[in-house]
Amino acid sequence: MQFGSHNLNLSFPHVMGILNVTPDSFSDGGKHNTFTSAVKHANKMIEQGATFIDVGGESTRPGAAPVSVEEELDRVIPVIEALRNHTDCVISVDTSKPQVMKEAVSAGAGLINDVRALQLPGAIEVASEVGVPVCLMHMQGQPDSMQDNPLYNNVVDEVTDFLLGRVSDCERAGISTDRILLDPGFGFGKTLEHNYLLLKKLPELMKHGFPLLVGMSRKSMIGQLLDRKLDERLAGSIALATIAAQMGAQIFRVHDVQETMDAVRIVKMMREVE
Ligand code: 7PJ
Repeated sequence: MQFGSHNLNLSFPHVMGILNVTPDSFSDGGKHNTFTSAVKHANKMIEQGATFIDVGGESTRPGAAPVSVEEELDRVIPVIEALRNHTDCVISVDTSKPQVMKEAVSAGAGLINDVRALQLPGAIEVASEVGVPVCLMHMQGQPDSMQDNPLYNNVVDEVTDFLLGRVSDCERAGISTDRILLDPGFGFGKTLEHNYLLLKKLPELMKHGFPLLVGMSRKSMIGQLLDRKLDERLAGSIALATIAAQMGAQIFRVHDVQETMDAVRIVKMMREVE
């Protein structure tokens, strides 16, 4: 798949390092320091094997407050420019806002990662126009309330139907299927059981031929099951990535790049050894 200037073979697993540029993500606050820390952290993740860096300026964690377009642009665009100039990776922009998508791609982003699957007004048109691949994610509800009482008759069918429906909408808007990635959206309007059932049935979602991106790193599907705080979820995150890699998922959105690379390389070796 062609991501801006990078052509990637998605038949083996890739790791996407998470780079949050929300104000509280870097210890010292100030702007210069934010860029320096962001580039430094991105370079570390690239050295550890990340092929993608996912830059996000809107927190979509459960309960998070909305962010204005201007605020989000101010957060992500300078960091994307700095990454384009000082690193070699596919820059992914984690946003739902069409204006942010447009400016991020102009600044060097090669992938649009949208937890709202291009449903905000104008997003699908902008994604079509800028021409980079898109990751369509499933979410039930909105971040501020999605974990209140998530309900499904059949979570696997409903997530699949939603994503395939968005694929059709994308095709109608001129986004060809060869630049679409799908993501079941672990933790986005899902109970513990919904998350594990989706993981178990990942092969069903994969049957439709789209590369899958999965994000389970440090999420509550680990914390809740194992009673682990955020900084105690590494082993759980690696277990989940290993399972998803074994099932054939292609891109892993994670905080802990080196450890995830070790796990996916072991899965790759197991697949290739004769
Ligand atoms: C995801 C994401 C995910 C994609 C976040 C967190 C929440 N994008 N952005 N998939 N999660 N595509 O990392 O805890 O699962 S933010």
